[in-house]
Amino acid sequence: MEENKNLYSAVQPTNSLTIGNYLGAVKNFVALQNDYNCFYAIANMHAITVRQNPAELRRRTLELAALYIACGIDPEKCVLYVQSHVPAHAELCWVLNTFTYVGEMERMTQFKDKSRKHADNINMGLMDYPVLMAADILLYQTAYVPVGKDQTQHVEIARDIAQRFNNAYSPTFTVPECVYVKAGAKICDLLDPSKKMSKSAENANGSIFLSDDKDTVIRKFKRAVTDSEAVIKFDPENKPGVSNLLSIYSVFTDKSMAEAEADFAGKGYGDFKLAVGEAVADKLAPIQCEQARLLADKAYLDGVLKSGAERAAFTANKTLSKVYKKIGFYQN
Ligand code: AQP
Repeated sequence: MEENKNLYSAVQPTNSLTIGNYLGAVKNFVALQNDYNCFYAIANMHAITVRQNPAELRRRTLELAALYIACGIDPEKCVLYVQSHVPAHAELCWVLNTFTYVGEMERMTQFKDKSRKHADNINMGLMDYPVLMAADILLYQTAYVPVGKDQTQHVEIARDIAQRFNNAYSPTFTVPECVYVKAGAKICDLLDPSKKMSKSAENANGSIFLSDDKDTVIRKFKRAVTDSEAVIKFDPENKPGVSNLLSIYSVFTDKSMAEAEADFAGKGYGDFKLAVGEAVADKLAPIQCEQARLLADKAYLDGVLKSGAERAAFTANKTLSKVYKKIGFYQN
């Protein structure tokens, strides 16, 4: 049998992306596009589980499309589309809800975190987020899901739901697996390295956004939390701040951790933080430039998203129709 090479991942257009989203996800999407059948979505349906400003959500959707392409995703090779343009996501989510237990959803770490952060709006969508994500993945008979470590629990539940459905009827869904980058699968907040770097962090100084200019990047790295030892070595347990900066530096410069450490042997934290900031800012500048160029050509971006949605819907509808048949929905 032919090897299944379908791959799915998505990013929410919730804010400007951080270097965490870039290193944990998007950079890897680019690397994988030559070897897999890639479906990359802009997850606007996930985004509304937290209240969004409508005009901003629309703008950020197009910005994310441009950013994907500016980072190196080729829309000819990959299926690049907006989640809400393919109704099968919502339709399969409804069916999968009936194969998911409330207790499982209540235990999800992201649900608990986001419920704390948005205590005034603990809506059903927030709780149902992992089921929609399972629908996203399973619609494309996905074998591989490249994500950051924070999404592991959600992919696990997608696997459970797929297996539950397959056991209840007959093999219908491919059971997906996570793929992580070797370095950068969890980039931490610069001000609190015990937390992951996040686009919607309360303090924006802990996150480096892909849209940050060079001065902002350098200023944020200068303020990054380190420790009092003045030794630059990779030791995530005892030196989380320094290790996070070393990870960022090594991935942005394509150097091994040993090479990254060697670059700073005998140097102080001031020089170290400046070098990390410069390495990051130098890589971001051409991406920002290309994103701006693409955003000036709305007709091109609209064309990419329209064709992407058609190609995505073709595959998604095949799976949905199989599911409807198995569960007994009358089709004429
Ligand atoms: N800090 C991180 N390190 C490595 N990977 C990360 N990802 C997120 N943060 C890090 C990965 O980025 C992809 C897209 O994430 P998302 O848009 O679905 O949202 P998220 O995981 O909820 O990320 P954020 O930045 O924290 O967004 P908000 O604040 O809006 O909720 C995923 O593959 C994720 O693993």
